[in-house]
Amino acid sequence: MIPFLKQAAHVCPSQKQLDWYAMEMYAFVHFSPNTFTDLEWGDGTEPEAVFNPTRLDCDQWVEAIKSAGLKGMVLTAKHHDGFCLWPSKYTEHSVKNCPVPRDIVKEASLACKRGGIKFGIYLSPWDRNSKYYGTPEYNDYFCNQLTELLTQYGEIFYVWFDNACGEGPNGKKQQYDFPRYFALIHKYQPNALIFNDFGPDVRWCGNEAGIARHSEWAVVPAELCHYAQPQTAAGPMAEEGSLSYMYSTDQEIGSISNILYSKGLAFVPSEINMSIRPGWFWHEKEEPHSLQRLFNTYLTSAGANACLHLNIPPTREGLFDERDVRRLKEFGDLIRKEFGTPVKNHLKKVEGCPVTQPKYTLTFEKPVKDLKYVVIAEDIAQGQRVESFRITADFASGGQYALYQGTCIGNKRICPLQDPFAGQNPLINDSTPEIRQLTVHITAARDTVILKDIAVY
Ligand code: FUL
Repeated sequence: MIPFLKQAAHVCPSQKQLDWYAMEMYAFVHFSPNTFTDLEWGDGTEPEAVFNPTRLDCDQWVEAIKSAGLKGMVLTAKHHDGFCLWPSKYTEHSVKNCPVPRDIVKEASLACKRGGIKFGIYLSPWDRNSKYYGTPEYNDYFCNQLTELLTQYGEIFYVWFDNACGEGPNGKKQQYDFPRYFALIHKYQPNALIFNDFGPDVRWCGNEAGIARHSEWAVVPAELCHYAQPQTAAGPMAEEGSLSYMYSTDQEIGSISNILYSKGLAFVPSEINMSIRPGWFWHEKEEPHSLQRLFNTYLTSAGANACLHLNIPPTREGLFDERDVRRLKEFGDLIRKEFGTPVKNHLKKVEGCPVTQPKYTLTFEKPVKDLKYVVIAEDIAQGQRVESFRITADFASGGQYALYQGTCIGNKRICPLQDPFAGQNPLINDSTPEIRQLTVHITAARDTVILKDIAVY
């Protein structure tokens, strides 16, 4: 059993997955006839004329995205209604037949380039407009469209596939040929990551509410991420069908109890996707979520071994709503404020601890009172290994106090010691004595622990 855990500890990310982790957050942009018809799912019968963004300005989107610290944008080039935001050769249901026939994919990709952020695409396989949908020809149609997007708009960092599969205009459902779609991406944009519920490069966290698992492992059973390449042999308990129940909405995916039964492990980190508003598309009556909700989501996404994919829907004018623009700026400002300057300390590894249970002390130059976060990072390039850890405080006046206990670390674990919105806190508050030193104790790991950083804010 133990050798298998060691194998699990050595399942490693690709370079593009490492680059993705470094982004931490990127934007989703949902824009289609739904914006004008006040729907979330158009049925594909909407006349092209309804799509009429009179003040479209993708530079305004990019500026707002950057103010939040998001490092890229993924545009819904085609949503379930089949309407294309670019003048595809293969359909009339696109911007080319709109009152203002502009190539929005092009404008968005160029705005990202000018603004120095990455550009990606969402292309919905479910197409409620195409007459081919539900027949083998549809996969050709889809590949033709995907090829247009992969070859005409510069570098694409991300291709986001939705698994939604409903009926098309002829009442039939479609068998999606994902391996064929993936092969096109590998051919034309080898550096692009592919998102799908089940991998290969990034997987879905299982909800659209911004809620991360308490243990968000990037090393997961190949049964779940069947589009990813397994990097290990089967676990010691694996039998045919052992994990057939497993689904992306399960609470436990990469924990030991699961991986022992898997037929092989793959590295597929999780994306937390949510919209800044209740809907994915813009609706006049909706308001952006509170700053508190967004910030907490940051802590439990980028701060919990995942990335945050935050949707901001343009209005009917083709601009981000001013309310969202303000919220994005507040969000970015708060992250910059909370994680701007680390508290100086002397970091030392305690001698003589087992390699899977190391201890680190962080001694402050002067005793401190107002600690807010401890941020721990594993060297994820060498695999995800830590199973559990605890943080304790040594008070200047003597005595010790348990501050935090956690499970996974991975790329980055933000351990909040206070709630920035709650004021007083049961762990650290006005009556907490001054802290002389923190101890970070890894209490279990799958193999030798390799941390990259421990920072205190
Ligand atoms: C879902 C879609 O059905 C929603 O409309 C939205 O695009 C979301 C990101 O993915 O599966």
